[in-house]
Amino acid sequence: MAGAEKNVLLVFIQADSGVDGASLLAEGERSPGLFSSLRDTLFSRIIRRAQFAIPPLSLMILASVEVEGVRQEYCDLRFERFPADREWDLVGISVQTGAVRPAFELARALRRRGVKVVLGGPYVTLFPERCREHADVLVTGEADELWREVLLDLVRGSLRAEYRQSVPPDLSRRGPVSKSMLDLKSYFTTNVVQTTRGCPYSCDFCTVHVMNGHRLRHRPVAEVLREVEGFLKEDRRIFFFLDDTINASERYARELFTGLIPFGIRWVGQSTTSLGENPALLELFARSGCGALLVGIESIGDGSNHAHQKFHNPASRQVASIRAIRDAGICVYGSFIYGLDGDTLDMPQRIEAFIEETGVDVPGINLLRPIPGTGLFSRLAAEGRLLHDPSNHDAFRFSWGQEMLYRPKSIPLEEFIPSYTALTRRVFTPLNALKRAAAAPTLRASVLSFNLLYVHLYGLARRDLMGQLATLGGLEEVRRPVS
Ligand code: B12
Ligand code: SF4
Repeated sequence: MAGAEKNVLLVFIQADSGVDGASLLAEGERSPGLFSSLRDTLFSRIIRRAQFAIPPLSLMILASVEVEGVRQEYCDLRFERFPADREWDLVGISVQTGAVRPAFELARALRRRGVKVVLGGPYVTLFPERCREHADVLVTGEADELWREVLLDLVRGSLRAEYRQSVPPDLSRRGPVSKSMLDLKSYFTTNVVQTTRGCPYSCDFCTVHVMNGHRLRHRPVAEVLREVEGFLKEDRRIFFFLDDTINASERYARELFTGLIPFGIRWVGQSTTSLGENPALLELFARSGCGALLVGIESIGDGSNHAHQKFHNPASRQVASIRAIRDAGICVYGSFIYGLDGDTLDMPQRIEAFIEETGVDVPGINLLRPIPGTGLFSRLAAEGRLLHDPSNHDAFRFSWGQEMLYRPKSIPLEEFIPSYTALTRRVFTPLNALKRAAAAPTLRASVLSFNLLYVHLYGLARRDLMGQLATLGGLEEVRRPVS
C-alpha cells in the first residue's frame, strides 16, 4: 500500500420530496393575492426554522468505516454546494428512488471530469442494471461491511466494477456510528439510530421487505445503548429511531427501552397500531422518553389494507389503539393512504371522521406511491393503470403528494383528485393546526410546526394536482388499457 491519502466524498441528494428538508419547500410557488402571499412567506419562515431535516444514516455508517490511507468527507446537497474545487479520488452517491435523475446527472458530470463514482442505495439495490452505465463502481445491498472492502481496494488501486451483498449482513458486527462528518447545526437533530433491519410483513407498496428481507435482524442492545451515549455527548436533541416497526419484536423492544430509561432522552419512532394493545410495552415506551410515533394506519378499511397485503392492522382495533397510545402521553403521527384498491369516494369523509375521533396529532394523508421494485408497481403496470410508461422510472415523481401516478381501481381520476384535494383542504387548516397542538399529549411546539408545515405543503400539492387534473384528458387517452 503506497501513495498519497485517498480522498473520498459521500453525497446525499435532495429529492423532489416535500418532506426532505426545508430548502426546496421554502421556495414553493407563491399564491396570488396579498394575504396568500403573506401567509406563504410566514409558513416558509416557520418551515425554515423548524428544519425537520435529518442526516442520512446510510452515509453516516459508511463514513464511520476507517481504513488507513483514506480520508472520507460528506456533502449534503440540501444545505451545501458540491465541492467542485477539490480533487476527489472517489465520490459515493446514495441513490434513492425519489432522486435518481439528479444522482445520475451528478455522476455523469463527475465522470466527465475523470472522477470515479460509486453508486449505492435503495435504487441501486433494486435496479443495478439501470445504474451500471452511470457508475465506475456499483454497490448493491446493505453496504455496512462491503464499504471497507471498497475502500481497501481503492487504496490498493484495484477497485472492482461491482460489489454485491447478497446475504443481509449481521448487524452485530458493525461498530457504533460516528457523527464526526456532520455539521450539527444544519439538522433538526443528528441523533438518528437504527436498531433493526428487515420486516416480517409484506405490504405491496413497500420496498423494505424486498431490500432488507423478512427476517428481523437486531443490533445488540448494548451496542445501541453505547451509540446513544456517544451521540448525547455531541447533541442533546431528540432521537429518531428509524426502524420501520420499532415494536416488531416485543422482547427486543423491552430490553432496549428499559436500557434507555437512565439516559433520560426524548425520542420518536415508527410503530404498528398493535402497540396500543400492549399496555406494558406502551408504558415502557413512554417511560423511556417516547414523544411521538409514526403509525402506519394506511387504511381504516380492512378491504383496502388487505388489497395491498397489509393484514396486521385490523380496522376494528385502530381507534382504541391510537387512543391508548395518546393516553400514554405519546403523540401520534397517523399515516394514511387514500387511493388504495378497495377505496371508494366515501373514504375521505371516513378519514376525516377518524382523525376527529382519535385526535391524531399530525395526520399525513398520502397518495399511494407505486415505487418501482414493489409488487404494487408491477401489478399496476400489468393492469395498465400507471399514468406513465413503466419502463421510464424518470417519468414518475415519487415525491409525496403532488401528483397521481396511477388510476385508482374504482374511482375515476377526474373524481378522485378533487375528492383528495377537498379532504386535505378541510384537514390542514391553520385553525386545525392550533387545535391539534393544544390537544397534543406532549411536544406541542413540534406538533404545531408540523401541522403548519402541512398546511403549506398540502396547499402546494393541491396546486400541482389541480394542474394535473387540467391535463388529464391527454394522459388518460395514452394510458387507458386496451379492453
Ligand atoms: C428516514 C427515511 C426517510 C427520511 C430521509 C431522511 C434522511 N435524510 O435520510 C425522509 C422522510 C426525508 C424520507 C424521504 C423519502 N423516502 Co424514505 N425512508 C426513510 C427510512 C424509514 C429509513 C432510511 C434509513 O436511514 N435507513 C437505514 C440505512 C442504513 O439504510 P439505507 O438507506 O438503505 O442504506 C444502506 C444501503 O442502501 C446502502 N447505501 C445507501 N446509500 C449508499 C451510498 C453508497 C455510496 C453506498 C456504497 C451504499 C449505500 O448502504 C447502507 C448501509 O447498509 C427508509 C426505510 C428503511 N428501512 O430504510 C425509507 C425509504 C428509504 N424511503 C423511501 C422513499 C420512497 C422515500 C421518498 C421517495 C418518499 C417520498 N415519496 O417523498 C423520499 C425520498 C427522499 C430522498 N432523499 O430521496 C423508500 C425507498 C424506496 C426506494 N426504492 O428508494 C424507503 C425504503 C421506505 C419504503 N417503505 O419503501 N425517507
Ligand atoms: S410498510 Fe411497514 S409494515 Fe409494511 S412491509 Fe413496509 S416496513 Fe413492513
